[in-house]
Amino acid sequence: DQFAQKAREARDADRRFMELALSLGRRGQGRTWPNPAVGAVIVKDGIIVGRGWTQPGGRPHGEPEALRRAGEAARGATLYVTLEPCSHFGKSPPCADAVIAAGIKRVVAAIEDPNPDVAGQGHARLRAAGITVDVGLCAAEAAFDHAGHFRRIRDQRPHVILKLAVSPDGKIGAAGGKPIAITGEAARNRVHLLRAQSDAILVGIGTVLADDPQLNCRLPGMAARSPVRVVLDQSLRIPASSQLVRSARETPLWVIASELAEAAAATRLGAAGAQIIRVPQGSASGLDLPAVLHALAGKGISRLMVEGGSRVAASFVAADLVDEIWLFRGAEAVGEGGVDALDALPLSKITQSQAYKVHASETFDHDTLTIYERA
Ligand code: AOF
Ligand code: ZN
Repeated sequence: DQFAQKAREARDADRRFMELALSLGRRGQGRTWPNPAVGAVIVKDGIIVGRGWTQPGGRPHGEPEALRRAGEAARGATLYVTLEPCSHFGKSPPCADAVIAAGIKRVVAAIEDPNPDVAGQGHARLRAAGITVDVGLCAAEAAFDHAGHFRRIRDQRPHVILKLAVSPDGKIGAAGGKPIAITGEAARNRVHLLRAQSDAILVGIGTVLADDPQLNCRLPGMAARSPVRVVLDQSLRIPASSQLVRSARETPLWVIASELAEAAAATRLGAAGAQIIRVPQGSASGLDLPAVLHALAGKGISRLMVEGGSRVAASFVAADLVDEIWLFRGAEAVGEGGVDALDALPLSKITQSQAYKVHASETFDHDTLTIYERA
């Protein structure tokens, strides 16, 4: 009947506006750390009167941005927001208070903020002011987008995204560790976009010595979106002549070393613009990974992309520290002697695991991408 039809239309409209808020929020991904990338849309009488998202560095928050654009039109309007508006006096005043002051009548929030300073108090504050608050629309999508914030708040470590590009025969490099192109240009551009959407990107010293990578975002016009580059380098072997060290003044370079690494090497790298982070030695085979992640989270990193090599990838998988996997598959086999994607671990450790489920799939020319998330 007519009543049910109206209710359905209203629900569909809510979903459309929340999906828009989610996509606005994603614009900030990779550059709002230590804060989450929140999107906000203000709608009055079915018309969008304001849009906003968390700004680089994490402030201003998303809601004041949308409110500023809406101006007087916010009075009596509905706010769609991808995370509970904050209620605490942090580095910015509470968004909940700004929402109340602007005269917003209804707030639709995707998910509650797990930050103990907020944790439901934002919604409570809005309700106490007489605002209708609906929580939970597109909650799964919001949880996926805010995975870094949730992980960092709850477990004091970043959300870890492992990116792998493997040939049909499961290799990531040719014999002798020689780097080869596994995927084509379109897939590579997608990787650069993922770099831009990550707070930091991590590789092992082996990869630095073998490939001398830049680990930046090389999409046109997006150089400023390069993530912090992180190298696991327990005894500080990274060469001063490497591209990473030479660009350390333009794009941050954090070198993670053991507490035992030589002070002189640390001083030298520091003078070149790199930051040295010391963590305890783990097992014989390397640095203590949980300590590494804890240190990165402590510096504000919430979305960490791990790009290799195979030993680093394998150690993250073995320690169950991988939350999301971007598995690119190229079209051409590498053949005998190639480097296995996960070192001694079979790729089925991911693809056949009950611990992961497929989140999405995409195709790029001859290459495919499967994104896995924790089941
Ligand atoms: C929002 N909207 O866009 C974001 C929020 O240090 P502050 O004052 O900037 O507060 C940071 C906290 O605020 C952060 O940990 C998270 O709980 C929340 N982030 N909240 O209402 C936003 N980015
Ligand atoms: Zn806020």
